[in-house]
Amino acid sequence: MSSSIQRRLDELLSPYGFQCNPFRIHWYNAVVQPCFHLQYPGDTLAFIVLSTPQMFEKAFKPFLTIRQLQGVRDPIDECVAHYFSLVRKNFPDQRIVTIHDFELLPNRRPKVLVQSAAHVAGAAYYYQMKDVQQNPWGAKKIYGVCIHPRYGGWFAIRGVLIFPDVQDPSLEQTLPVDCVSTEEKRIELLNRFNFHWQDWTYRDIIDVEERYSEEQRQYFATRPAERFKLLEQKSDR
Ligand code: B12
Repeated sequence: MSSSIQRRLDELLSPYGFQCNPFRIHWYNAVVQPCFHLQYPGDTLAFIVLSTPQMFEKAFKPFLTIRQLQGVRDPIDECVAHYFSLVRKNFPDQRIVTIHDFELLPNRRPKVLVQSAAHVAGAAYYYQMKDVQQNPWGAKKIYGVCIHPRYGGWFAIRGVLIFPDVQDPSLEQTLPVDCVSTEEKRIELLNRFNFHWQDWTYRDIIDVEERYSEEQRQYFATRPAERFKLLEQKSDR
């Protein structure tokens, strides 16, 4: 069951530059604290959805031509929501719960920790402080970062798709590729992500197959409030 859903999801979303990897809810709940648990039976099928460098050209730019931006939400978030609704339309006989990376619970906690989900689904290794043996940071709070074996840090984790009516105890777990395997590199990665994230060098911690295009870089380098203006200027041309 899950392999046929995976196939249909791939056919639908990969042409738009999205990548989907399946996981069982139990794998996620086993690593996060109870306050972050997803309240579904352990064998429930879910997918983590990543945007690859191509999403900007293959999904976002075409989306801008068909949709008048509302101006209320981030245009990229609106675009991802559009493609999630396309998934729902293409699975009319399935109940699908979608959770975006930006969604919060009433207590302001994120509804889903997409990095942990990406790791347990085998999509991208989540490097955290505990992956480094000698701790050079003391009591400082150090944020973790996922690294994709093909795109390094040139991707984003957009959300999860949960199929509450599909239980798949036979789905086997794939471990993520440990592409930043030495202690020195892991320290360098966490330093770059925490203290120099604006220069984007954390994204190139490994050799990558593909990066964001010039236009995409310019878009993300622009302050969110200015991005609408940038898009308007582009559509004037
Ligand atoms: C809140 C938030 C922030 C906050 C706080 C960051 C934080 N990590 O807490 C701030 C504003 C600082 C921030 C900044 C940035 N962020 Co931010 N942020 C988030 C957000 C929305 C939630 C993160 C969160 O609250 N985590 C809560 C803590 C408690 O989770 P945790 O530390 O992972 O702890 C869990 C794990 O340790 C797990 N666990 C325990 N043991 C084990 C063992 C294993 C094996 C595993 C897998 C898990 C696991 O259990 C813990 C929970 O109980 C996520 C999207 C999302 N929904 O997940 C993006 C996200 C983490 N951010 C992201 C990015 C890129 C950034 C920025 C670079 C800015 C940007 N958007 O370009 C900066 C970089 C950080 C910096 N130097 O400031 C990306 C990271 C992508 C990646 N490759 O990993 C995410 C995933 C967004 C996305 N859509 O892709 N962010």
